[in-house]
Amino acid sequence: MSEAGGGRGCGSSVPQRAPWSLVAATAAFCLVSATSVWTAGAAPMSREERQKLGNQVLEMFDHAYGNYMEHAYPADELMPLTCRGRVRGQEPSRGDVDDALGKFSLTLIDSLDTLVVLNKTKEFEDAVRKVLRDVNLDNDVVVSVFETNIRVLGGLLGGHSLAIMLKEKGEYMQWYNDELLQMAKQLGYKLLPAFNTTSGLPYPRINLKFGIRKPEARTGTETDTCTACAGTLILEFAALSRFTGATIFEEYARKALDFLWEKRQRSSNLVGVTINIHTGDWVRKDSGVGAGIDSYYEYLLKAYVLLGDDSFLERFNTHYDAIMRYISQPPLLLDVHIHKPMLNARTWMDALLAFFPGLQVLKGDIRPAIETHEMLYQVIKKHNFLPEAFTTDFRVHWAQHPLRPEFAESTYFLYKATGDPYYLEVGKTLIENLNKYARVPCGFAAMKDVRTGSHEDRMDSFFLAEMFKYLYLLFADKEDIIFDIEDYIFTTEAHLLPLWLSTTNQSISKKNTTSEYTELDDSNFDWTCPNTQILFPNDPLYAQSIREPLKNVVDKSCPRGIIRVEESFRSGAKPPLRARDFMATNPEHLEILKKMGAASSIDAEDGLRFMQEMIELSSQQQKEQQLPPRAVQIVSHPFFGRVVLTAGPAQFGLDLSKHKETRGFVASSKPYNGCSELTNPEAVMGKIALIQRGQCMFAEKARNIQNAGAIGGIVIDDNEGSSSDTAPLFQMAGDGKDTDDIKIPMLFLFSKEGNIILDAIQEYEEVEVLLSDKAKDRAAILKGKMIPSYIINSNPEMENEEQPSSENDSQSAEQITSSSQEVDLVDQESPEESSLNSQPESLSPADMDNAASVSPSEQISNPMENHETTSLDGECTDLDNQLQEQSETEEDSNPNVSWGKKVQPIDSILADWNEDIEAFEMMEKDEL
Ligand code: DMJ
Repeated sequence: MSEAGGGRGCGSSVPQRAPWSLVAATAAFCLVSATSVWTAGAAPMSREERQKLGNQVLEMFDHAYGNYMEHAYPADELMPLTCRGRVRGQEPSRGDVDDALGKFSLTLIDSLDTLVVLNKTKEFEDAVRKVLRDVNLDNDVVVSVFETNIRVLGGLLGGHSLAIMLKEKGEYMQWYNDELLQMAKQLGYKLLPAFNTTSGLPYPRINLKFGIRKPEARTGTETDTCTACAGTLILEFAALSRFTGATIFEEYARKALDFLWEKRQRSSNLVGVTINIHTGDWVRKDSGVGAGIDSYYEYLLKAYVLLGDDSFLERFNTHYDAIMRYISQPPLLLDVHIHKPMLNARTWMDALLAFFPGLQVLKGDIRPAIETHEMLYQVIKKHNFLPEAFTTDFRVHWAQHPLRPEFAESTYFLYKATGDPYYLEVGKTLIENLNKYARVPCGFAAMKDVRTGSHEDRMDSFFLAEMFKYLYLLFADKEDIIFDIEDYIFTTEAHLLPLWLSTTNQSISKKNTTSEYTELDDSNFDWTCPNTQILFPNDPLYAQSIREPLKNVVDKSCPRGIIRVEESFRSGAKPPLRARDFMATNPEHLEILKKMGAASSIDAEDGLRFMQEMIELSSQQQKEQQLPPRAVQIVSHPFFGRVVLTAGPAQFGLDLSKHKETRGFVASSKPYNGCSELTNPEAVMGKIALIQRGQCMFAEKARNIQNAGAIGGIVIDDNEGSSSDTAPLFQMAGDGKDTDDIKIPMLFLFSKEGNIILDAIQEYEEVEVLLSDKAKDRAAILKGKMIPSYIINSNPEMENEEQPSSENDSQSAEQITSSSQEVDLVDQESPEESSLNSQPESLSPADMDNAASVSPSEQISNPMENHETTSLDGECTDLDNQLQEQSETEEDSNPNVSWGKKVQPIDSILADWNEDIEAFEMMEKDEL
């Protein structure tokens, strides 16, 4: 266990800080001291094992950073599947995600201070020289102000902070003369025109070369921005002001924060997700702690810590009280409406909220932090990663996972606060999962779909800026880090800013209190060091006892078990009508519906919830009527199962979800379009045939390759440049006739994914793939084969991407599986998942269109057909069973038709709530 902080009491002297800063700094300081008082719970982890895990993190960082530098630099990001740089404009646009890319070697800048934290001082020195030599901040590119601030400005300032620290130590960086700071200042001035609005809220985007609103700028017509986008500037801007003495940056960031505070919804004290930068009107009135708002709250508390300005703490506490009152429904954090905060605005949560337990630790509110963190951990245990969004009953809502660091961040802070070795075990699991499922020969690839285990050609810069820092620090002792981490604060991108800035260049006038601030009943934590006696009242099993009831919350959850509903049942109240139970032929239901919106506020809230659920249900079911995506996993050397491509399924042929996977070498068919009898049957016999899309129907291609003896087929899109990153997956439809004669499995790959296989054939000739419903465990894939041990063991110290050099380096997968704890994915998928995995859209039988013209299915989904599988182990409550039965008996009716007839009364009810419906519709379009 770490000795850091041991023996020091709360309130012991913290050098060079003003008294108000000391208060804040000691809060973080006391979190450290807690590590030495925790004594029970999970078994302690030996120093040796922690060092081993720390070394593993270092090796993983080298793999990610080394591949970026070798194959992508000076591009902004590495594309780890195709092993090249992502250059804006040269790759198909991914929309808003690309606004982080400014042709300024984003990953290098974002990695600077990580290098120092990981004790790679020499590499840091090299990296800084490269930034100074190569990076141009004056490109004609439109970038996100928010992303550029947190990643690039923050990265430069974090680099500068540690460069001057190293210089002062006297060994490294002796040549350094504030060059990174000068770059940061140059960038700061480039961002300032974005603040040219009457509100002081910044425009969301700016052209690095031409600024805003000029014709060449190609930006400046936007009217809305997200709350986090406008409210996550103060740390970087204030640091820039205080480092340089140029006060303008801090002034602008403060003004934006002041405006957001003024615009908070006054009765709920909540803020919405998006705001009009000119009028200050809330555009989206839903409110949570995840996407769109997250770091606004984070920066209020951290601005107080860094700047010592009481008004920031007061604002944070006011919002925090509202969050805990309305949004926190332990262990869940659910979005609500700012005007009707008792009304949930969603039935799902997004992955970004995983930072919140970490923030609660900084606040000193440990109990809910432990609860939410544990809930998130259970979701991770189910899916290996946190999906981008998941429902209140822990089903996948959006299946991607771009290697986000928020959960690791919270794990680190919880460990610092509690010293409970349980969190070390959590970190170990994160490391194992990254190596096992995301590691590819050329870096780490984002998960395209956590259910199939398929990859996306993407490794975001925050993975290097944040993930490795938090994981390394989790296992490190004080002496493993060459400076005192407690002297710094983490920005939202985990860049490090020194706390001594609080007393430097404080020319900005501080508000002492805000007029509207009302004292909250939060006295345990205001102005005091979080007290471990209060947090853990002499009970070493405290944290464990909080976690224990949540251990099975995911696996044993019943789809209908939304906590508030259950609670109202327990109290004897009549349950509100839920959308999924609604029957238009049921007079009682219609009566309830009529009452909604007319009578009491409770009825109105029920009505709103009902409509919201209807909208969500309908879109969910449209998705669920589709077949789930499939996986093509390359299993031959040098991939060894580590590259998994997202594939579209076929409505005909072998159903891979019901049968064992199909494995074979690939061969191109001739003719390549597969539209006539193959002229090379000997080449495809017993293999998986590659066929190009177009010219005839999918089913015809399948029959032709099947007749030639192929055991499966992969159709590759003929639309050059198409990719599952940018186009919606779809399922290949039959030809309108009986397709029972097609027995082989058929999958579809967009051109980019298909090219990965075609390129592999060029390079390695023999390419073996696995067609399946979900990526298979490497041990199972490589059973009985001689393979390098690092491939199986996720212990990549010896990895060099080459063939094993000798028999000694290799072991058979059989040997390994018998001695290791690896989980076999083959058996892992739950019935729940297999019944609902469903994203691809239908494609009309005529396979003549290209990907861009694929239109979504126009099937009208039937709300009553949503028979979600109940809990896996039959532990649903009576209520759930009742509802389930009710739902099943209703299946015979035709609710679609009835619903259509009864639509008028609902319309009139809707008219009363226009504002809210607009917000619901916005939510439907919501993107992280
Ligand atoms: C990071 O860039 C920052 O943490 C940001 O605040 C939101 N999340 C991403 C990583 O998920």
